[in-house]
Amino acid sequence: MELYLDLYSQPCRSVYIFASKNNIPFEFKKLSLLEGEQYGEEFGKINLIRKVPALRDGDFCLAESIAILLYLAEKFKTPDFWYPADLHQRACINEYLSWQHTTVRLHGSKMFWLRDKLDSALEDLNGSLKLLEEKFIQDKPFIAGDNFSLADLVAIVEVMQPVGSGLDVFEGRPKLSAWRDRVQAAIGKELFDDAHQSLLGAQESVTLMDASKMQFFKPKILKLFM
Ligand SMILES: N[C@@H](CCC(=O)N[C@@H](CS)C(=O)NCC(=O)O)C(=O)O
Repeated sequence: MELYLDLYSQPCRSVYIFASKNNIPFEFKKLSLLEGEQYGEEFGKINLIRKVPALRDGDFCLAESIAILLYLAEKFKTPDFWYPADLHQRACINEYLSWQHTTVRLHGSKMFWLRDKLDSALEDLNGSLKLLEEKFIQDKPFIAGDNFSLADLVAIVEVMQPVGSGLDVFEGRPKLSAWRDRVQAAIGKELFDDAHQSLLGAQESVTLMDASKMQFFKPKILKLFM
């Protein structure tokens, strides 16, 4: 099985951590978004949407991180806590997985790319983080209750995205920080750091990146957020 990933991307990091943590055998196919490799002919055969993450399992190709996570969970029968059979716990996880696309994920990316439009990006991000704390985490250890799940995995990689732009989103947020510590411990520090290594060194690489590389990526990103 092949996973096409660029670890700058939040949805790629959740798929990478999930597959690694569950010892799912896969070939890491590095695809550099900043080099425009998503537009290559070969990748078009894997994912016509031309986004990562993408999966190829024999003749079967799949896009969309949440679909990939659920496919892997079902195919490899990962431990129940990731995506519990319990109706209500599963519903809470589905609720977060449905909500995150247009909130924590989008607002975290905005902070990462639009440092020049900080005020409005920061306002959106603060609103999403407040909801993450008040609606999803509440006073529970994890989003679905007592146990770590797919919802926490998807949430932590999203919350980390603005950290890649130098913003300490945990400062002044003790509830979010305590949740982060529990989630990091559940993933394991080594794997967590491995998945976030390129993101946390990203500011430097993005600043140093020459204009020809950014031509592939930044205009699309900016259009998305305007
Ligand atoms: N909803 C998709 C989003 C995937 C996505 O937007 N991937 C971005 C990286 S974070 C990408 O590949 N962008 C390439 C492009 O837009 O050219 C998922 O959850 O997998």
